[in-house]
Formats: sequence, structure tokens, C-alpha cells
Amino acid sequence: MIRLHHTPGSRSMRILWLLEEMGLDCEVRSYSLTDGSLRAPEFLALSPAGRIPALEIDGQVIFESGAIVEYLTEVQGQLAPKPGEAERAAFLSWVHFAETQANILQALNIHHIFLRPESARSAPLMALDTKRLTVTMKALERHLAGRDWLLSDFSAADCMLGFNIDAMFRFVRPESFPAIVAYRDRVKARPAYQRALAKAGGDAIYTQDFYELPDA
Ligand SMILES: N[C@@H](CCC(=O)N[C@@H](CS)C(=O)NCC(=O)O)C(=O)O
Repeated sequence: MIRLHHTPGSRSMRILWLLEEMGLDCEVRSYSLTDGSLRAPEFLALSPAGRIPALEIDGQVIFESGAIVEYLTEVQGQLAPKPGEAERAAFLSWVHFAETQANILQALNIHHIFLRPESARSAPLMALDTKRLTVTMKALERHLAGRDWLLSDFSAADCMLGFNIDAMFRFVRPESFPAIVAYRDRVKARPAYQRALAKAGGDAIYTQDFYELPDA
């Protein structure tokens, strides 16, 4: 039995999608980001920082989406180059790059969406994080120009990074990023992505297509 601890719209989509790519079924247990259930002792016993995702598999619990991706690809022997193989370093770099970018997106989510009252928000910090996000998007745009996936073929690194794309375009307009837009379209066309999306239960985070920066 594989059980995924999940929140709609969160990083657990990476794992839901990867499991679908691997043809592995899982039970999904859903949580709210805001009702305190992620700080309950039973959840902290699974994920010590109180974060989603956590995955119960093979009689153990794994937390951190990047660790789950590395574990699943190792155990299943698919969707990642093995240690010593040519693209292994690139695979690990993009898996962890995706999480660097997700942390910036998370900061923007907190400022734009979760922090209340609005007067508690910091316009300079929001502008700074938008610039930091843009740096990661420019790097991604350069890397994706002329290629379909992060590595020479689709890999689990695409599940880590592909999840970020919808969130990126909530804060930075897509016009300057044609390679990322085309990559997003390839991601969305994957049957496993669509099956995962159907299981994911929607998006519990965004209520607007785009979030403008407030006046500084
Ligand atoms: N580095 C962690 C980050 C996990 C994380 O922050 N998840 C978010 C949802 S996308 C969460 O649980 N937020 C709840 C909170 O911050 O209290 C990972 O990749 O799994």
C-alpha cells in the first residue's frame, strides 16, 4: 500500500504525477493548509516540519518531495539516470533547482494570498521575491530553448519542476518565456499528468489568474 499525504494545489502534485507516470496506485489522504491539521501530533509524526507531501511506502514514511522523487526513481529504476550515468548530475541539479524556485513561489503565495491583514504585507519583499523568481525563470527559459524536457528525455525532474509552472505565471507574465510556455503545454498534454490532476482535487490556493505587485 502506498499512501500520499496531500493538499490540493500543493507540492504533493509532484508525487501524484510521478506515481501515475510509474503506473503505481496510491491512496490519497487530503489535508487543509489552513485548519491546523498539519500541526497535529499525528501529522507531525509523519512529516516533522508539518509539510506536505509525505509518502507512506514500503513500511516507512518519506517526507520532502525531492527525497520522495529520488527514492521512487531509485526503487523503481525508472525516470532518472542512475548514479554514474551521464545525466545524473543534471537530474539532481534540476530536482533541487525546482525546490529553490518553489520556495520563492511559496513566499509569494504567503504575501499575496495567506497573510492577513493586507497591511502586514511587505511590498519591497514581494518585489524582491518577484525578481528572484524571474531570475530562476530566465535560467529555465534559456535551458529549455530547443529541448522538450529538462534532460534528453522526460524524467522525474520534470515532475518536480513542471508542477511549479502554473504558480510562476500567477506572478510573472508569460510573454517573455515562450520556451516555458511550450514546456507547460507538453506537461499538460501528458496522460499521467491529466490523471494526477483529476485525482488531486483542484487547487486550494489560487483564486485569481494573476497577482499584481502592490505599489511600493
Ligand atoms: N521542501 C519541502 C517543502 C514542503 C512544503 O512547504 N509544502 C507546503 C505545501 S506545497 C506545506 O506543507 N505548507 C504548509 C506550511 O508551510 O505550514 C518539500 O519539497 O516537500
